[in-house]
Amino acid sequence: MIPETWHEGEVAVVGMGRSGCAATKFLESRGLHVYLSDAADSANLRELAGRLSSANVAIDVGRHDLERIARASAVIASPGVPPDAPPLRTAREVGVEILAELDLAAMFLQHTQLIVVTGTNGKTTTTALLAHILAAAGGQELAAGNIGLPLIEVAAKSQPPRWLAVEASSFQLHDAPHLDPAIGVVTNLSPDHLDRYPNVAAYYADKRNLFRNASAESVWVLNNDDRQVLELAEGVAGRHCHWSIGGTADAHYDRGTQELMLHGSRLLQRSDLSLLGDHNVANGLAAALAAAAASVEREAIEDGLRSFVPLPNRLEPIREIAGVLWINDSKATNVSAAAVALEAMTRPYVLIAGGRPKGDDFSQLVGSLQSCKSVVVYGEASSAIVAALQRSAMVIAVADFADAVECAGKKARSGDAVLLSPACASFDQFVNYEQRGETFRCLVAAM
Ligand code: UMA
Repeated sequence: MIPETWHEGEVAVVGMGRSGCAATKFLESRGLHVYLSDAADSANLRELAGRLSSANVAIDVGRHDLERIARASAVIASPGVPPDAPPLRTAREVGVEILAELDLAAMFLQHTQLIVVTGTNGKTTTTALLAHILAAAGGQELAAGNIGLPLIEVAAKSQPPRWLAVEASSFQLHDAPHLDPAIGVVTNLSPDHLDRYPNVAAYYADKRNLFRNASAESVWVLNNDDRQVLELAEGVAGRHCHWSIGGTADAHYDRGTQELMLHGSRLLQRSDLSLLGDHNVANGLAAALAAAAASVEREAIEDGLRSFVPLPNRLEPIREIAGVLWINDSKATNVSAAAVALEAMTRPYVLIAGGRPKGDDFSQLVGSLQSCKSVVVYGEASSAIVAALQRSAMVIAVADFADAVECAGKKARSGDAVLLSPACASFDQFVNYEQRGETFRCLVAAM
């Protein structure tokens, strides 16, 4: 399975996050020599390096030895390392093959049918729903990829599952020539990650890599309400299935009867889903349609949808205090995700937004602010959000996150919600969006 040439020298793994460490362990266990490196330097990384280094694993923390990477037999890239970062640019210039960690895993998961979910928003929930449905059908509840568990950790298992739900980000699809999903799902497309991509077309081009190995046997599960998705999949080989919350399709939402329909008959009542918002009805339909394509029985699909509980940080109701419902949507790291959350609000609400801007246009939120009482902004994006929204809503700027939570609490009245849906990355004040959500949960718990 391992290409012969990889045994001749060493394989360079770039980035010491979850993906890089898991890929290193996997390659070492297959008898390969590995050079693992990370540009950053911290006590954590040094401690990690101490644990991972061995006779077959050499590690550099705080630098990438570019000459060594140029001599490698292959390079395994972590998703967070941009393609133009020096180690990947160097490898490309000298013609060393670069594979995403996801792709390395795909090479070894020959007996697992992958259901790969991509798109701008909703992919984590859809992937988790699918994993839950597959478990309801008798499988193990397992989801991998961008959702958190590196796919290579599944490839390392002695008995990988027969079917697996995988969330793939555009970063992971960039260098993934071996990825060949049995079923691929595209939730929706809108501009994102413009801090990494030169333009939207480049971002969509990475998403299109999902279809790279499309064949007549492939099944593509597509959002019929999203023109960009349909354009992306146009002309791609395989069976195309569609879902819609606005019209009829292979899976659709009947607004009149408030039922989720699958292949023309009722699957379940919308109120049976514990997820908030129309976008989650769409996620449910996407997961149901993909599961049906994987021959999961209707009963298991229905059970799975019914018993699924919302994931942390995604429109996660935390607690009601004095009639105010606090909702954690820290995962909304871009404007389109935040807009979806605003549209899902069924009560008047105070919005907390801010953090590090990703190049999005905040004025796109204006149309979704109807029931918003005020917007509390914080962090590096404050002035940009104030400028974009101040003519449409009362906007209050505060210094940091804790101030924003306190201020929102003062503005909300019984019957309202406070919604954290930042529309920005978290990195100005947090390690990641999970830490931002956890901080929010703790601040609310302490009220
Ligand atoms: N690094 C270098 N050189 C560089 C740039 C970065 O060495 O030039 C190093 C950093 O110092 C850091 C390491 O690379 O130590 C980080 O690698 P990583 O960001 O790929 O982190 P992982 O822990 O491997 O996490 C990745 C995904 N991260 C990103 O895509 C940014 C995780 O998605 C994913 O869960 C995990 O693999 C397992 O598959 C997170 C994410 O934020 C949730 N994804 C983005 C999103 O959802 O918007 C795409």
